[in-house]
Amino acid sequence: MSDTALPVLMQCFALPPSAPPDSLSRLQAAYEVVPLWQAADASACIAAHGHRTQVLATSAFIPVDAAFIDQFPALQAICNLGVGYDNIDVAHAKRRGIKVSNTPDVLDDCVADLAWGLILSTLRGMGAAERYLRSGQWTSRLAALPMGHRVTGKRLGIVGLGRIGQAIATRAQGFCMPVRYHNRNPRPECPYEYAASLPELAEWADILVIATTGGEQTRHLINMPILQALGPEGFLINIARGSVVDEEALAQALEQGIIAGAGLDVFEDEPHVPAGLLQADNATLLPHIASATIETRSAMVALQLDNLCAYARSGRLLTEVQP
Ligand code: 8YV
Repeated sequence: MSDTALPVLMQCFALPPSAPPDSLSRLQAAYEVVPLWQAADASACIAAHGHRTQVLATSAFIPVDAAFIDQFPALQAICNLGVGYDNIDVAHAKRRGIKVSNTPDVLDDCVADLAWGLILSTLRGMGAAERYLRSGQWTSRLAALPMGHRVTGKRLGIVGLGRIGQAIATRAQGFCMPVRYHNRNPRPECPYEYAASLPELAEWADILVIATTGGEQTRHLINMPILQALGPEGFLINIARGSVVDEEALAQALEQGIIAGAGLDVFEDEPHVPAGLLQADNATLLPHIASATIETRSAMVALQLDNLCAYARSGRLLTEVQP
């Protein structure tokens, strides 16, 4: 396989502002790149180029299901921008002999930082306080706002102790927090106590952070019984995938005081945010920005393109995912 002959179809091109302006043209000089996101008619573009496309560069924001994959009979590799790949039907890709890569590791710190931003903002009511100030309601020196909750010393429960979960746990030390976690399997190499079940972890935790993978296996793992176990003093934080949480149950739990608050960076049907969550003043809501720093997005794009180039050179991906 030669570098230059490789036809690549890119669904989006997410280079950060710091990238050299000729990044795309340099890529186009090395490969035969079809920029799908620039096409006025995406279906016509796929009809014209799909039969020759060997590599698809895509993003965790874009669904790549079996029907989509099958528009590319010559496809050999899918390079995803994002650590999560629940957007891709990996099992179908494997059946077709198509390899899939993601962008692990490089985003762990920024995602963990944002989880802590959500913890601090939600427990201290920073979003509601800022809305109060900006709307001109701060008219007497003592702000007429409900008190927040102390963060230091709270019990931190982590659902999914992968690399991002561990980066979140490491930061808890600075807040003198005991940490426990629930995972498919215990991780004896980690210095945290394992909770054998999710209800047990939710019952114990003051703050339950979701850092698990998305997809069918974890769909609505956080449902009303788990929220009830977390309880009226408990907070839910989600930087993983919206699909892990039953949003209807969560909106009800926030409204009825079944839990104290929630900090969410992800939603089940992005960019749609259910009205019940938008109305909840005890929730911090962010538009899926956990990895959106100049440094991290640069590193993610670099790893995505490194995968693409490695595949072109050797037929092997650097960070191939296993179904
Ligand atoms: C990004 C993500 O927002 O890595 C993931 O799985 O969801 C986020 O980092 C996304 O990948 C950008 O395409």
